[in-house]
Amino acid sequence: MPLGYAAITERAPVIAYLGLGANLGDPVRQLSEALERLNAAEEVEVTRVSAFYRNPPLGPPDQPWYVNAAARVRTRLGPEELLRLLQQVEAALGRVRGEHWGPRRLDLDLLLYNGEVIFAPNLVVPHPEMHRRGFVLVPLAEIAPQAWHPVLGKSAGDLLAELNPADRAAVQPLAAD
Ligand code: A4P
Ligand code: MG
Repeated sequence: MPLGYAAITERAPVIAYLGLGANLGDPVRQLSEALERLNAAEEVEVTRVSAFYRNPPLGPPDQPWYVNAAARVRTRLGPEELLRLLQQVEAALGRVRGEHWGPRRLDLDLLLYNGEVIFAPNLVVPHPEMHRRGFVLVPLAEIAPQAWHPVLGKSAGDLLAELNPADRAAVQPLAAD
């Protein structure tokens, strides 16, 4: 293959933002392992990770509190490929698909991808609930207040500022111990 061929055919890397959550098993460990696995994947580099935040469940209240975080990745994967990788990591770390919005060992959401708007049967980006969720916006605004929501035309920092103060206050950094 002539030198330079790969450079011409490879997709240029783009920036994407991920939301991570867990409320069963050992949430901190599952989130940490998920980040390690993503970073170990070819074509994905985890370039920024938020603090881990403890917060009450959205959905059925009779479930443990969640630990949530956000990460910035640099990747050459297309959005569908990145979603497949997220699902592989979820499966590898033992997620049992169950009740909608119910408890889970690991949930990985694609929040934002290269400023794009995607409506596919299995993938909607920006994640359709992200702007309403403190457990997404608090960590996302921590690592990327400028990250742009292309549908709402607002940054993560703007969206967080608009959030109900009680929802924002419910998302607390985990004590480092
Ligand atoms: N899918 C479509 N768009 C996306 C996207 N941008 N990122 C599809 C990831 N997946 C996306 O997801 C169902 C389908 O969504 C997937 O097959 C994928 O093709 P799922 O994770 O299997 O099901 P789910 O998680 O039960 O449903 P959903 O709607 O994804 O729930 P969410 O929005 O992920 O919410 N409370 C707290 N405090 N913290 C949490 O993290 N998470 C949830 C789950 C509920 N309550 C929570 C938290
Ligand atoms: Mg999900």
